[in-house]
Amino acid sequence: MSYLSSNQLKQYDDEGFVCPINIFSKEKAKEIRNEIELIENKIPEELEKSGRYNAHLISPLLDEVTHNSKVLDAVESIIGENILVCGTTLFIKNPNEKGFVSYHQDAKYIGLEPHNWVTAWVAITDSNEKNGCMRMWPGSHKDNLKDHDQKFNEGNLLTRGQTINNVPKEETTPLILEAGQMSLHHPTVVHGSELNQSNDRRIGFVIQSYISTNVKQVLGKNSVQLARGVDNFNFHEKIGRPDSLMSKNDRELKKKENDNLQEIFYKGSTKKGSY
Ligand SMILES: O=C(O)CCC(=O)C(=O)O
Repeated sequence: MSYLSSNQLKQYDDEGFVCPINIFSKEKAKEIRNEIELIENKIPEELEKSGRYNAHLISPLLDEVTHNSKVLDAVESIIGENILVCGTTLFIKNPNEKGFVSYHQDAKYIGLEPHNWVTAWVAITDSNEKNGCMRMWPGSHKDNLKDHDQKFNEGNLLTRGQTINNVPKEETTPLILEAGQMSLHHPTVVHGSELNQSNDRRIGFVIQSYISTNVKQVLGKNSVQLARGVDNFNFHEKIGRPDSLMSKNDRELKKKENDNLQEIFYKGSTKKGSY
């Protein structure tokens, strides 16, 4: 039986996203936030700029979230039982900083084909309109991929500042989550987020993405972890999971993976953004 209810699956099919889904307690979310902040305090550059990718490779608590059975049960309802993790991103917006995310479709530059994959956005802090939660354009996943301008603008948390113009913002839905809840979104749904205007950080840990074993990386090379089921396709190299916080080997692996990711994200671009 599907873990997501028929109403939740209908919301995903009709609108391109589903939320909120309860995953863990607020206390657990605080423990995870503490681990993220411990990494930031010990090695400030570790999670900055392109370092924000694949933090699950150096943090046992983020690894635990990535392989959490409730998260995987929900993901299985959408992409089936053979599930790979092909990367994660920390989307952190500090108060009084200029961070925002322009409206975009994930499938545009990520190179994962076919679109049998889903992105899980896990709230490590509450995420709401005041602190710049994600906003989705419902139903936009049913259209083809749209043209994106590459704006490389200051504060944009996307690599190239990829932007779809003329999104009807008044029609977008805010994904309001409490710490410990998650949303799932479709590869082609148009979404973005505004500034954090609160007094605290907004932290989203994003598994970007869970892919079915039949999905290829057509723009470069991605290593993966088998999260559930079997991989009869073997399109991707497999990597292991951390058993301690920030080990030297794991930090090196994360750096290698992130260098590969930069190749994918900037494929065909003559210019580089900050991420
Ligand atoms: O965290 C945000 O504000 C945006 C995240 C995003 O674009 C994504 O998860 O695909």
